[in-house]
Amino acid sequence: MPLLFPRLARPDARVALRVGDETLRYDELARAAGGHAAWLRARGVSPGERVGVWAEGDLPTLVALVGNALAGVASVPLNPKLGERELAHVLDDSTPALVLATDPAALPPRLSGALPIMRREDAPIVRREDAPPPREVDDAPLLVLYTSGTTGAPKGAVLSARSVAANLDALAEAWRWGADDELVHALPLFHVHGLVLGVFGTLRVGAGLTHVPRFEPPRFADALRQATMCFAVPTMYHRLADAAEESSEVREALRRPRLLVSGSAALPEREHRRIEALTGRGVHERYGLTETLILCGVRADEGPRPGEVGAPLAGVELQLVDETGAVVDEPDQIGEVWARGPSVFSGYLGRPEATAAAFAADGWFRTGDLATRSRDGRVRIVGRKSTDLIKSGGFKIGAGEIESVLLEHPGVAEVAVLGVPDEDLGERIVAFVVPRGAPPAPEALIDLVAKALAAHKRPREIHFIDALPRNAMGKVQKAKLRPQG
Ligand code: MCA
Ligand code: AMP
Repeated sequence: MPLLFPRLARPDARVALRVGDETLRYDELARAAGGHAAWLRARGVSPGERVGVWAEGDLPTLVALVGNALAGVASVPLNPKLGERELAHVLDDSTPALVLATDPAALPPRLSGALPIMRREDAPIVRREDAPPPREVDDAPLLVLYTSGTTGAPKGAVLSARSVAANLDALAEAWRWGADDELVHALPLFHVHGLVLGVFGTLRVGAGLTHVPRFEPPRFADALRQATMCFAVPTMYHRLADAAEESSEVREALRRPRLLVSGSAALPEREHRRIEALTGRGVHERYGLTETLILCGVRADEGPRPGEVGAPLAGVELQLVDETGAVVDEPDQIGEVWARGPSVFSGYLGRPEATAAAFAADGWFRTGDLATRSRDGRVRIVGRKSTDLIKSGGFKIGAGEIESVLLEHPGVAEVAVLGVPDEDLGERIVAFVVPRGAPPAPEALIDLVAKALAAHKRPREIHFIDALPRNAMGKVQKAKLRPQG
């Protein structure tokens, strides 16, 4: 069986990972990740078990994620900005055998038993120096990634090594991603974009990655000077374009990579044109979901195509389906994207019903996204079926999660949460609140959500209204809610 990360099995001195001014070559990473895997075994963690990783953007955390993969345990990456309730939910739901963090002392009380990942200052980032176990492209879970839906708490999408490898190989082919490439990204390490594509993608093709732990345009631009590829979400491209308008250095840096890739949300055509005008470089879009990995992408050799996410990747089957369940075959007619292929996940952890509900007959995964397709197969994402799913800054957020938290505040009688268009975030989370008695302070409601769920799920605005608009059946009509002024 082929290996998941072939270059780690015959490692050399090529730099694999760079964070700040620390680097790890492939031979160093192989020993460190091998040592991590041996340490896990010595602690009695067996292949197939789950291990939580407090996903800070540092080199030791990257070693732990790679070491887990080699050891055959499934990583459950934890967003370090999770609020109490969501963290408790993820831990209760995924029941990790242990949780690892670079600095366990800094963790919330719930994680008081977390174990330290070996740090750079303690040793050359290794617990022991062992040959890395040969992790194969098998069907065992590689990752459990938590993702929001229209209702309820986030669910853990289980992704196997085979799904991940199939997707990375298709992307490598579409983008001509190879060992000579140097990727830069500043994406969080607890989602598909930053971890699967950014980290595992780099290691699978034997290339280099510079991870910028915190996105700030000037610092990001510094890293871009050595890059051949850049991955970012639209909010980051928007902020880079703003910075490039002010600074010729940022403008120059954005010209360096041969490929600027955007995904996780739609990159508005306005931003495409702005970046092209500033740098002479266009942006290649790709589209996917946590559950399916990347489905479509504009290929490196076909040039950017603003407004399009390209054709399905190799191995991906895609169809558009209308409300009656009929397949749409007229070009430019809108339908929901249904997908099938080797990259599609094996299900939500411990939730057979939710898993079954996500698929239609014959194994088609229903994405909830609305799209059109041209005669030559190029896909355009035009919207989403549900107003209860919000994409803000590239993060997926369920309106229902936020509504349930806000309803617990004694000053909230009723609430409706939605995403409204936002130049920077794509969508901005807005809560319409019918107060009970005197309206509470908006900041108190915003903090409540940030502390219970996650900072990126907090409403950016609270609007107090007298009543929610409802139809004759009593259902809230979110489309009628728009912020005033
Ligand atoms: C502010 N903060 C608060 C509060 N207000 N914290 C607690 N309580 C509050 N009331 C803090 C935050 O914790 C954070 O802290 C800081 O303020 C800024 O937070 P925020 O405003 O949310 O960040 P931002 O500047 O708007 O972030 C923009 C961003 C970010 C960097 C673009 O949205 C981002 O990283 N997006 C990437 C999402 C992504 O990777 N999605 C991939 C999903 P501090 O200052 O400490 O940071 S995978 C996927 O979608 C599919 C498969 C695909 O296609 O890729
Ligand atoms: P997530 O659940 O975070 O994996 O987000 C998946 C969702 O992100 C998809 O269902 C789409 O709505 C959205 N998405 C990802 N990439 C794109 C893109 N290039 N254009 C439009 N929407 C996108």
